[in-house]
Amino acid sequence: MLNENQLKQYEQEGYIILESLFSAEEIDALTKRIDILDEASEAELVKSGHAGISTAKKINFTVLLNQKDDAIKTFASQQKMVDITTSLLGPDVKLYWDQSVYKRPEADRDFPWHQDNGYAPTQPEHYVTCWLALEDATIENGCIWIHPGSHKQGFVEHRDSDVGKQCYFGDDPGMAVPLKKGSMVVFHSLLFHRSTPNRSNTTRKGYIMQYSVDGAFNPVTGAVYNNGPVIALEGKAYSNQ
Ligand SMILES: O=C(O)CCC(=O)C(=O)O
Repeated sequence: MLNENQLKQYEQEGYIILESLFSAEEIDALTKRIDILDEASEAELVKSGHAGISTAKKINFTVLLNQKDDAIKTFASQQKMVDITTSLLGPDVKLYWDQSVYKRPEADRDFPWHQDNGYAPTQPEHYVTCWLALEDATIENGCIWIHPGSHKQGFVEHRDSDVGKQCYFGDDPGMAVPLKKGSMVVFHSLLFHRSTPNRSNTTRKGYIMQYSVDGAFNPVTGAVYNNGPVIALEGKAYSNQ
């Protein structure tokens, strides 16, 4: 479970960093499976060049991996994720969304400042984003940057651009969050974040797992989000599905 200091930091700053949460072996096994799905979706992407916020040979978002591979679903439902998310969300937690983000060496633009809530409305508004480094994420290869404490501003209007939604246009560069392979940053869905260009010669690989309280819904349509499994019920791991 998260300790008091971590909970306080999440409340005040909107994020916590969990160093070496997973071993290199665990990450290698996960990455092997995600690579297969990334490769397949990248092959589709190169046919059109562009799909949503993915751009061929630059940045590829492969979504809902838990629905495509049971081992990935099991990874996202494991006890460590139950402990982290129930500490932040309470006893009943669902995987709200998951995706890999592979940023290629040719990626020459920021993925712009946004709040994850900018992409879809949720009720309750707060959910938790876990960005897991599948390789070392560095300033050179395009790690995440955050504005600590920005979640306190509440939801901020986003403008559309061809590379993604954007909610901050100022010149405060924020704080870089370099992560070693197997480390994870956990942040509030209202926290401003971006990632910078990949200026290295290898692909920067991240896996994002997002969790909400069970029953979270889209307040516009009324539909309950159902993109992933319930991972905790009454504070205990739940995998009977
Ligand atoms: O991994 C990245 O480069 C950015 C991903 C991100 O911010 C998101 O998917 O919300």
